[in-house]
Amino acid sequence: MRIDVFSIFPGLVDGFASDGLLGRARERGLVDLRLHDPREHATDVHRSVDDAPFGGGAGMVMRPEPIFACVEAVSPPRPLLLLSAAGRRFDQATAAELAAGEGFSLLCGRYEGVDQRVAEHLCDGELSIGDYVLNGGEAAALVVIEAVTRLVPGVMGNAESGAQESFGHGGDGDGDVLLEHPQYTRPASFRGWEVPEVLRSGDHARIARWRRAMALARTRERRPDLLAARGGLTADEQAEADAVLADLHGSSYPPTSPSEQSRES
Ligand code: JCQ
Repeated sequence: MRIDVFSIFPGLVDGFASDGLLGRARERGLVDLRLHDPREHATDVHRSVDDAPFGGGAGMVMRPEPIFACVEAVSPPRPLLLLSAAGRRFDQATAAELAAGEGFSLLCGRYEGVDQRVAEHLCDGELSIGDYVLNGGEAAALVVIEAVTRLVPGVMGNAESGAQESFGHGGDGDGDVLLEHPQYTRPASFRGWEVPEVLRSGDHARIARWRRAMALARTRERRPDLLAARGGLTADEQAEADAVLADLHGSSYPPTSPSEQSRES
């Protein structure tokens, strides 16, 4: 898969993407990540990539000429997506769509943003990774690159582990979306906190039921919005989740009134 990134801080992206599984995938040729710096296409003596906004106001805006020249010099894989808080929300389904293609490109803005003509006449869309403000698109681009490339066959060490995790379950992000069950490793007892007995029982059917019930219970507690999107829990799933929580918290769980939900109860 080829991914082209346009950024005035290419080293920021290249550094992160040179380590770990992504770095290994690049070395093995599974991911062809190419960095391009619009500053190299700035033609004035100061190599400027930004200018004051028309209409006045604080901050600077990225000029269109170096960005158009930089993109047109390489004809990068499409879609070319601008990282922006004003973009469509990036999620696991979008990651799977991008991973299913031959490649894509990302444009990282800086300062107060990029000239609107870049978004309208050069890019194919805009992506947001969430409702917060960043100083530039690079950190957002890295989130997108990592989420997409780990879905590319062969990138993960173990082909299984990508699909199993929260939001994975097949990888398209619109399947059975649940949070993961908790994980434990040795020691079985740490500072008096014990690993749940079921996980040490060796009873694989019982372990699988516990994990499924924990995933359901956790999702119901922490991300009810995910369950609403799949039409809630079935009666059987409710019962499984209640049983595992009763086991964890005592038979009075789940609490029946809000006052019982406090830490002190
Ligand atoms: C992405 N959530 C927040 C920062 C300018 C397009 O111009 C700019 C882009 C950024 C980076 O994007 C975000 C973002 N998802 O801030 C400044």
